[in-house]
Amino acid sequence: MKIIDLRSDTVTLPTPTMREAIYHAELGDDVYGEDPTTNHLEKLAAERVGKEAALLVPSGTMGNLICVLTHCARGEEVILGDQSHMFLAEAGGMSALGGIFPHIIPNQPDGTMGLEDIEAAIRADNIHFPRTRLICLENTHNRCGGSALSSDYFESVATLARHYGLKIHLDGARIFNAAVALKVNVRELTRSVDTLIFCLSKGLSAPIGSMVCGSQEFIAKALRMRKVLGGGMRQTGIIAAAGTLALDQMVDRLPEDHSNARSLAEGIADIPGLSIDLPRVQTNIIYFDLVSDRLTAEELIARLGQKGIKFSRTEPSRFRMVTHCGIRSEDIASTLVCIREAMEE
Ligand code: TLP
Repeated sequence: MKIIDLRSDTVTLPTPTMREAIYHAELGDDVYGEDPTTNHLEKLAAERVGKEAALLVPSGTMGNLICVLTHCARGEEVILGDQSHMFLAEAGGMSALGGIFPHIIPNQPDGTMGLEDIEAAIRADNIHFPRTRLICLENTHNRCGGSALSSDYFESVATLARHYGLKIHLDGARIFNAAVALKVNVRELTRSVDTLIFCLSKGLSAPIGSMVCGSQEFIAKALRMRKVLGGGMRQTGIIAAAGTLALDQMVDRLPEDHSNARSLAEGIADIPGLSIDLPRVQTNIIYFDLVSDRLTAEELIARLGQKGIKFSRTEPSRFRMVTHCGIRSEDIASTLVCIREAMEE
């Protein structure tokens, strides 16, 4: 039976070209700064997102943590969305390891945070309050339907941040998906932020790795923080070789994932008992709800599991499916047939 794995774009495997490049990668000890393949990737990543420098890190989670720990000291505060990955799914690292206080405000359905809400959350200079240092944004916004946030929104948040002397960090795990969906150069989405991370190991198909990007000065501090967290690795060229190809060869094919996600969403919209907010579907992530009482969420998962369809459950009756380079349009068609059968069984 063919398995159609829609749990996440993190399940993507390195392409044959990546495996070849990994085999032939020129290597050195990256803690000495001597891995030529990694140095090349770091330069390339910085150029792509329009920042002075970049640093290869093992994961998006570590990249976000490095950035927060580099921006903020113990007892300082970060403003972030209640649906953000950094708040919901990064094990509370900023508090656990940094003594940093998350100040949560609501994410709107499109993944933005209201400018008035951000402004209201910024603390006055008063010894009773933690000092606000940083605003964190996410693009695409995973929990808010993979939505793509516009450069205008970033510019408004940046104006606010400048006014209050705050920095902005972007969790851009899927920033290239956002750029593709909005049909803009990725730099338009990154120019208003001080720092960002993006992931090589999601829709771009590299096996491991994320990039932290920012000014030279910031990256020099981040390098030390990566070491503190145990993220200084050695012959990282075997990771960077695939990462370079992720940037060079995998970004331009992302529209295919978006169009597959759209077809999947449109198909689901036609299946009685399921509900989906079609205008929310902008990139490679879709969420839908079970609204029928003819079967339970467990039954739906079990029936589809028997047919080889894997996907995620994010709330009791809410599910997520993510398209990626391992999913072809035929897989979307079969998935829709299977969902319809599962709903009618
Ligand atoms: N997201 C994963 C899971 O953790 C949910 C996924 O399958 O979507 N920022 C965002 C917006 C993310 O979606 C993720 C991973 C991360 C950061 C963390 O990246 P990794 O997994 O490399 O630590």
